[in-house]
Amino acid sequence: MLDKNFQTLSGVSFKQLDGIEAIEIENEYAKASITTYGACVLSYVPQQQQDLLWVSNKSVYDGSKPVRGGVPICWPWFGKALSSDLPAHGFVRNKEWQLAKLEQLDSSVTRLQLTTQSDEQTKAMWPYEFELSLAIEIGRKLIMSLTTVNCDSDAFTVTEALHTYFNIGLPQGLRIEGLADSIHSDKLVNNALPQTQAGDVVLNPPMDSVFQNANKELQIHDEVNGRVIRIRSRNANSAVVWNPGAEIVKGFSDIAAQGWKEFACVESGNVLDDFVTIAPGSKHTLSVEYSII
Ligand code: TA6
Repeated sequence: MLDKNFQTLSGVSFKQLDGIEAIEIENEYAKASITTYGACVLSYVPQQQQDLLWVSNKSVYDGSKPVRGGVPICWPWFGKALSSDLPAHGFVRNKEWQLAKLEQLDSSVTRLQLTTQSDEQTKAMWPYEFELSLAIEIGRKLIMSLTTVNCDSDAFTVTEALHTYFNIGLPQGLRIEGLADSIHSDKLVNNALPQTQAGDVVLNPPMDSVFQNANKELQIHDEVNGRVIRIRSRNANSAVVWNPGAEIVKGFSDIAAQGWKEFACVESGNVLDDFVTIAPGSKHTLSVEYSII
């Protein structure tokens, strides 16, 4: 249960969504909704703008699986697990996090910190002691910082990503600027050799592509919604672009048949060879700043 002591902050309320809870934020810059289940930002609506994020209208809110959409946290691995009995994209998006801090910064930006840590269940899947925290700033921008602390006596290696679902007017032909010269691996082509990305990425679903050596600013040209979404990241060397298209979407019970036409995933993190090794007692922070320009 959320600690209701936080309720005293103006513009903050708590909402029960079927089996999970959400923190609703409203300040002079934006409105947002964050569920403690998976520490997933479900919505971020800057003033006079449409929601930056997309959530499927067939999402499940009973805590049995991650909400489909928003910004799921992929950690301590990205993609399929080595063992088929482990969840894809790690296990922290499938568990309840704790709300550790909720404060109004002097610029009336609302800042939250959610935390989770190793326990018997996580160690059965991944044998290391860790603390993970997600700092979220709701203001003119949406700023998210995922900090890993190695509390173990051994070093460990993670892959990670903010798996962000953007609310997009027309994904077909969507232009994504900033990935030129990165190393592109097409996950839809078996044994595809990595290629150097020439120029902007144009999304034509289905697409499931990893871009490595991708740490520049990205701009998503959401022309139908008349906006450009800017992504600035720190300590993220990979980007992933995903949209299932009309055929692959049929395999997702929590996305409507036409739902693929409403979003594009542009994910920031460290995946495949861009893994991060963290020494005992050390920490690593992946930060991403989202804004509409
Ligand atoms: O980031 C792209 C991807 O890895 C796709 O391959 C697809 O599986 C997508 O993530 C959604 O994964 P999920 O486990 O959330 O259904």
